[in-house]
Amino acid sequence: MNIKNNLILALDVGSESEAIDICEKVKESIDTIKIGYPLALAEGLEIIKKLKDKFGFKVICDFKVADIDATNEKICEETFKAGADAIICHGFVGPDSVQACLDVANKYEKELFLLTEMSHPGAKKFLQPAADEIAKMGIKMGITNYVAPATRLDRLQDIRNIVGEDAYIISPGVGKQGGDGKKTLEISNAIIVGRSIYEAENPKEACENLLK
Ligand code: BMP
Repeated sequence: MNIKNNLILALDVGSESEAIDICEKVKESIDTIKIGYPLALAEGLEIIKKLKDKFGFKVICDFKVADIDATNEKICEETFKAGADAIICHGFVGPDSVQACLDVANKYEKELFLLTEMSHPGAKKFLQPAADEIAKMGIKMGITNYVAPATRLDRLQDIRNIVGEDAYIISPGVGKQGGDGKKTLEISNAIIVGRSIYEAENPKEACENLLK
């Protein structure tokens, strides 16, 4: 995926009007947004096409798909039919569940991101011990896109070492969660930033500061 300025906006706002307002303010710096449950549940999947049509953005749907294979397939179908360019799925559910997502992404010629270790402190308890194996599974399955944390650069580097230099890693956790954008981008291909942009008094300036 080619992401302008290696910066993805996590658009976790609660309404279409807020989403449009933020997008208007940051559209010079950003061409890729991540939409998750907050906005999709508030406005429905139609919000994907609305924002794509209005701003020409690429949309990564962060639905952290984590069900049995048959249900994952249906979730991915609906998401790509709604216009998503990529979807994020969890890896801890195992290869059959992930393969179902990959098959649908391939069918639509869209992208799948495999979530390895999450960025929040609680991820240390269950996900961290499994994250290296999740990344190894991804490589074995031919997955090229990964999500790994900006909040623990040592772990981000471990995951980079497993998936290799050719893999594409996007990293949440910059700003509000404590991660440093520049240091993260020494390892990752792109950073995902939400609150530090959409809660900023001046979101445009917040983007520019992240890019300095
Ligand atoms: P913020 O910059 O406001 O902390 O937002 C980070 C975004 O990335 C949120 O949408 C969150 O759900 C997501 N995210 C995360 O923070 N850590 C992960 O490990 C995986 C995520 O998708």
